[in-house]
Amino acid sequence: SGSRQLVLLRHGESVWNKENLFTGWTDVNLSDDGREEAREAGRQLRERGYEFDICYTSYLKRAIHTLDLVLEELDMEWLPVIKDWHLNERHYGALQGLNKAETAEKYGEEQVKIWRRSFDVRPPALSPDDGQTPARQRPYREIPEEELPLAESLKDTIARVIPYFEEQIRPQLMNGRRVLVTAHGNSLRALVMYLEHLSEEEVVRLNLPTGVPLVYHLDENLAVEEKKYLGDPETVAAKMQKVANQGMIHRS
Ligand code: DG2
Repeated sequence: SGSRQLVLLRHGESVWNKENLFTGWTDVNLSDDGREEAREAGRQLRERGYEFDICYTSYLKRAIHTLDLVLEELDMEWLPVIKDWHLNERHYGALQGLNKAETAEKYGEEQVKIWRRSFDVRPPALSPDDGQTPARQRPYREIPEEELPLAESLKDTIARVIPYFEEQIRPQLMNGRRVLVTAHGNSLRALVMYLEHLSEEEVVRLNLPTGVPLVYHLDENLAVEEKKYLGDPETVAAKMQKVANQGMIHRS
């Protein structure tokens, strides 16, 4: 058959996910729970007999470590891995490092939802002379400064993720290679929106769970034939709801 296999995986819980901080391009580690989620994702794939030919991940260690743990569980550490900054998380600008619930207390839940989930509203930008700017970080030292973001909307994220997918990943799928992509909540929302032709309204409601493989079977034109999350449906739904609730004010 023409069926082509693409698996998308958001990294396991990071230490900043655990503390409920806006992360973006901040390069934080997985939490202990996040490492276990990544191993569990690997076991889910192994038990169901999944195999891959090539893997893609971002320049951020939470995604890279997740992929390493998955490959260890699969006993496929030998697989080629391509790292590229185009798969990085959406740049969260000046929100990076702020607590999501405290930001909702200060600016309102509605504003935080707009910053987190609207299609084309950018969060407040980093100042170009902020020490956090990508241009000042070693991984991006060879990228022309004008290509590097100071804040991104989902639309901006799509404008770098989708050309990368079309130029690099699509040809692999067309050649019949089975592809695994480990990346981030919003860089993967960009890919899901594209693959499933979601509207700007539909993508607002899309919250990707940490550490749950999302399996696509695509036809020869890369239209979606089948889509499924691996794992217990109630656990997956609870994880999605948890992500949605991260922008709510904590009421005790
Ligand atoms: C989260 C997503 O990114 O945040 O940047 O804070 O997937 O790398 O942990 P990830 C961040 P939300 O858009 O869900 O708030």
